[in-house]
Amino acid sequence: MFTLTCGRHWPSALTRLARCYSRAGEMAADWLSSAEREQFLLELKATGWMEVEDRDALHKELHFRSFNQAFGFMCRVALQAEKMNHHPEWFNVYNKVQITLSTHDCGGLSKKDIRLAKFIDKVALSL
Ligand code: H2B
Repeated sequence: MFTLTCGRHWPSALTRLARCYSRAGEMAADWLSSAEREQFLLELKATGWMEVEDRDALHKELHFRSFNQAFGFMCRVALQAEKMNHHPEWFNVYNKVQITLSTHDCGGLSKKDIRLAKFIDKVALSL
């Protein structure tokens, strides 16, 4: 009997590539090569981002001094998300914000997630 084992990031890179390239050109421009993926994940893990176990996504929990500061942070990220047309999955309790990033249109990480993660780090660092 033939059993197909999927790697940690299902859908496979090939499936993600097919999904990304199957959309308009701008999605193709957001595709992450293996080398870019490795480099960017290294950089983001250094600032506290983690790969999610059961899907191709990034996760980070941020702690702020107060709810006001946390909500102000979320407002700035929300405006950037709208500008990019790329939105986080997030959860806020008082001064904590949990963020998960993935590109739903291609079922995994793309350059948009990297760009938004780096923006999030920049804003958090400025507070
Ligand atoms: N956000 C994220 N994280 N992934 C997407 O694929 C996505 C998005 N697609 N925001 C956008 C909106 C799409 O649904 C709209 C129709 O452009």
